[in-house]
Parts: sequence; C-alpha cells; structure tokens
Amino acid sequence: MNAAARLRARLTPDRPAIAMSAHNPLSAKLAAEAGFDAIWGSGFELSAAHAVPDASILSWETHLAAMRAMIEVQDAPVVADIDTGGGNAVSVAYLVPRYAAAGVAAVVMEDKTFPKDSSLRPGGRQELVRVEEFQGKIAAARVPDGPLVIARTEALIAGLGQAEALRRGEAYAEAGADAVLIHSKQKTPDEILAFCRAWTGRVPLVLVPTSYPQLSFAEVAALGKVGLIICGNHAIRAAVGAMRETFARILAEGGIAGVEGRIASVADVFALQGDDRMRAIEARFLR
Ligand code: SPV
Ligand code: MG
Repeated sequence: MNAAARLRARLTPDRPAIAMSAHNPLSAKLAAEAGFDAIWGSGFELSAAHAVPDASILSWETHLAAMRAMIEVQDAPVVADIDTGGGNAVSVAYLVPRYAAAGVAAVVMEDKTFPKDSSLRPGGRQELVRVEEFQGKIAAARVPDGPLVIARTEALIAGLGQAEALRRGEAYAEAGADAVLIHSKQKTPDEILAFCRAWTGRVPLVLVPTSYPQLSFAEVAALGKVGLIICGNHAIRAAVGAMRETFARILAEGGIAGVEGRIASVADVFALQGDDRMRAIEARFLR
C-alpha cells in the first residue's frame, strides 16, 4: 500500500487519525516515534524554523526538500501543506507531481490568493479565490496513484460565514477533493462544531484546532464527521519553549551543569541519528 492508500484507510470519522506537525526530519521522526498516525508537513513550522513569516516567502523547493527528508527517516504518512499550490491551476499541475514523486500521502491546498498570509495572524490578508478557480486547482492537483487532495477552505477565517464555508466545501468535494479542511481562528470550538454538524458532504473533514485547544480528540470523534485532526504547530512551539528555557538557564547559572538532566542525552541524539544502522554498515563494509 502506498502512503496515500495508508492514509485514506485511516481517515475514519469514528476514530480520526491524528497528525503532528514537523519542521525537519528529526521532529517528524519524534512524532512518528510518539505514535502519531501522520506527519503534518506544516508551512508555518518550516517558515518559523527559518525565522521568516508563513507568507509564501520560502520557495516550494525548500518545502518539497523538507517533505522528502521527512519521508526518508520515518514511516508515518506525510501530509504536505502546499499552501495555495504556488499560484494558479497551472502551477498546481506542475507542483503536485513533484510532491507525488517525493512520496507524500496527501497535499493540503487552501483557497486563498497567492501570496498567502498565515490564517492565525491577527489582521492577516485573507482573500479567497473564486470557487470555480479553486475547483480547477483541485482537478489539476489530481495525479494518478498520487497523494490525496485535501481542499482547505478559509471561508471562516476570512469572516465569510458558515453558509459560504459549506458552499465552498461542497463545491470542492464535487471537484474531486478527498477531504475538506475547515479552519477557524475562533477562541472557542462553537464555529467549528456548528460547521461539522451542518456538514452533509460526502468526504471527511479535517480540523486544525490550534485556536480552540479545549476541543478534545474524543469530542471530535463523537461528531462522526472528521477523518483527520492536525496538531498544527506543536513541534516548533515545544522546541522554542525548550530552547528558550535551556539557553536562559545556562547563561543565568554560568555553566551547563544545571540543564544536563533536563535535556536529551547525547546517546539519545545518536540513536535518533540512526547510529545502529551506521554501526551495522561499518561492521559489514569497512575493511
Ligand atoms: C500550517 O501549520 O502551516 C497551517 C495551519 O497551515 S495554520 O498555521 O493554522 O494555518
Ligand atoms: Mg500552512
């Protein structure tokens, strides 16, 4: 079974798959090791890891290389965040086959205009393309035996309301999307819960509950509509918090002894680097 087929089999609304974000191969490997069903190849995380805004500033080559590197070091299916697909339907038709060749399980493409802005940024630019244009982009994203196409509508983020979000979600499913990601930046889950309850579409929904973290996975499963829950940025936020704390403590304490028991051991990092494999190669081939 290829990665897309494996992911499709896990998009089960009675027990949604859970994806963890990653910004490099190591974070992807740690997420897989922790037991997440999939890796979210987040544009936000990758941008943050480069210390630039999530606003179509990094090139798609940079993102694609990151997806490839994540796939090389772990086996969980990678869901690639391709933002707007690089521009129009022509861009998409050239872009997605490259992601397919890299072996991603799914691409998530959003209905914002290029260049995009982060959905979560207060006062961000949230302009959407026409429904017909995005339907063309979804059709252009379909590759035989390629990744699942997850269409993401930003209608709620753009303040266009539930009726427009439902209209877009249904139009995108009709155009061939395998799932519809509905995003919200409300601080409570009410808007998303109302959308999910109203959704009668033929494809599963995908949620990114960053803004409304109080909604548990079990509550999402109880809705019976959501196939995938994405933890959108928890790897980079965990990394930022841990680094800040460690760096500050080392300077404050005037040495590295105090943090020794609180950070990963060098042996742990060697193991994550695949030291076992290199030892086996050395034993077999080094003469
Ligand atoms: C990402 O992680 O890049 C996403 C989710 O697209 S969000 O940042 O919430 O838009
Ligand atoms: Mg993104």
